[in-house]
Amino acid sequence: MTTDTQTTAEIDGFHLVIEALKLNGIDTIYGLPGIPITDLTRMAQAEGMRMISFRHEQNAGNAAAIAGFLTQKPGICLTVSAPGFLNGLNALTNATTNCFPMILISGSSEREIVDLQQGDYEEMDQLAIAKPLCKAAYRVLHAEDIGVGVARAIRAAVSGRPGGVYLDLPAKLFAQSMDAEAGRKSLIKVIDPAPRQIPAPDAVQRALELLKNAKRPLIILGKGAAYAQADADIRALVEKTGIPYLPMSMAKGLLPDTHPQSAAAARSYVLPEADVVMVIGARLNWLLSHGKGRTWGGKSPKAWGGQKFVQIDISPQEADSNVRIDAPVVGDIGSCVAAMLHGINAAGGNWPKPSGDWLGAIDQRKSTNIAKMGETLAKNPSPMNYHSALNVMRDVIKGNPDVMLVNEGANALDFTRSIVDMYKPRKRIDVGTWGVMGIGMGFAVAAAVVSGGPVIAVEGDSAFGFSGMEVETICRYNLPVCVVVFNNNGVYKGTDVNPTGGPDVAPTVFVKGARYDKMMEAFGGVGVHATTPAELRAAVEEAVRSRKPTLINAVIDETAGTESGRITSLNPSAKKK
Ligand code: OXT
Ligand code: ADP
Ligand code: MG
Repeated sequence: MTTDTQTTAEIDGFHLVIEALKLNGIDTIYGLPGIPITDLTRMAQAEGMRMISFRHEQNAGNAAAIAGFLTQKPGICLTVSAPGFLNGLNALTNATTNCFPMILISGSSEREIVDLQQGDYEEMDQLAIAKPLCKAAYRVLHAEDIGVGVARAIRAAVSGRPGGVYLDLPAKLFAQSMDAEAGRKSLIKVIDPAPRQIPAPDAVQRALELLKNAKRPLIILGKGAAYAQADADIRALVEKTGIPYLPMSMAKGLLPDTHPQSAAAARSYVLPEADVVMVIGARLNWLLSHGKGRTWGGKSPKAWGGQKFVQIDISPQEADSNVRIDAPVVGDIGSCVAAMLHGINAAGGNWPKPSGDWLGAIDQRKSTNIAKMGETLAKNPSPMNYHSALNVMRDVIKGNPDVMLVNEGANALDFTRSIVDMYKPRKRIDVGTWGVMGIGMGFAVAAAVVSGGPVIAVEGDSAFGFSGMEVETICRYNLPVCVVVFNNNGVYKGTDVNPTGGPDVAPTVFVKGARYDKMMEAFGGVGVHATTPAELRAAVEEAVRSRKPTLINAVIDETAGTESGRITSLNPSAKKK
């Protein structure tokens, strides 16, 4: 559709922003309208962009962030000034922490008034606030700079280590007009926004030597490896070397979790026992116990376990962040893995496979753990527990490997991660580096928008509450999202009591027997109350088949969870003991 401003010789700031995004292949905006960006949302839609309007900016921001992860193009979140900006900022910061490319575009108030602090409508120095919390932040004051501003934001978001970028667009900018031809000429189509970064040959050689001489090698695949979309080469590297691998949560499915070389079911055995560990697109942060301490066989909580590390990462500063990296390979994962493969292929049949002792010991641990899990999954207690409910989800994903799985909670997260096998890359998206609650519905919306296929969100009842109002968004856009709320009446458990005997319930406890399914029904979606695995199975299968917005209130034994799921030990009182 063409609007007035485009048929005259003038073009305004609104249309320059839209055209700059479209020129760079960006076709979707996740946001929430209001002063000064309401018209921008209308015009974007009129110009053929998909405008997904949310109920809270944090959820729009999370949607943009995960769209960035899934597509390698920056996801766009659009917010109003001050409060809307701050709501979106949470997601922008989380995106930066997780290395997801995203641009938060926010309208802002009048610069002259903001800078003199004269009390403008929604006054805030947004650029200054955003700057320390994201990868880069820019402000555009003149229409003729919109092209440069958008181009810089795109490059900053996707090049090198991806991250969140803030783009500040003051209200006055949108109404500025300029000559249409000059305006369009000022726009920039970014050439090669995420240039390949080829690793140095000697760095690759050093890494290959270390691996070749390893007795008990291990590969760890992180979400950077999933992001890189170098799936075939990563699989070839793993299979040609024969090295067992551990997938981090969002790298599950990069190779199918049922792959014989997966050591996921022997995690606590392989980490301390490995002698050379090649980390591909993962940081040695808290999720990997900082690469040291007892998890890695260290003699004390901070002691080095003796492993040598190869680290493949695009960020040259990542190496040595926690332990010594003996062979850093700096570059984009696609190029690094291709270079490693080249070296391995050059060795022909001489590339040594890991010893039978090492592989045999891992297989033994795996079989024991898998058998143990099989026994637990086979039980059918009443009420359902995490295992009996997740046994259903495991089968559904196995039967529908293209379904996107969103996951958040504590027990609802940790049990899902270890029980539900993933079969394809980038199908599992979750709480990420911060373990943040609230990504659920934003991620689910974007997963449905980006993939065009069904999405299942396994949500703790607390986790769901952070973004639950977006079930209206899911219904409004008729998205094929099935939310399964694991309802155990609270955070971790529903059984805590107020020690004073007073009328307030314990801080971790919710309304007992709540019916989250009614929320979905309120907006025209399908609500199901499931109290048995059979009811749950029927409802999830029907949701995937029908593609109707669905919320299943899955009743879980309120005594079944543990404090903080698998990370109980991070609570200060556990540390004190
Ligand atoms: O080797 P061992 O024997 O150890 O066994 C391991 C594997 O070998 C084995 N395994 C298998 N066995 C058999 N077969 C297969 N296939 C298999 N695969 C694995 O299983 C075990 C476990 O394997 P895993 O998971 O790989 O290993 P492990 O040791 O757990 O790994 C360590 C970690 C650290 C990598 C892993 O635990 C991990 O990724 N953890 C992430 C944890 C996380 O991020 N948690 C979320 C945060 S918790 C907390 O902060 C919450 N809050 C506070 C809050 C937050 N977060 N955000 C905001 C904005 N505000 C507040 C809140 C409010 S959680 C929460 C809500 C909770 O309540 P809900 O109602 O939502 O949820 P419920 O708990 O359900 O009630
Ligand atoms: P996980 O949580 O799965 O362990 P992290 O988020 O900690 O993963 O680590 C991801 C790592 O991947 C980051 O250090 C980031 O720099 C790196 N990374 C992201 N994209 C690429 C890429 N295309 N090439 C190389 N490294 C990348
Ligand atoms: Mg719960």
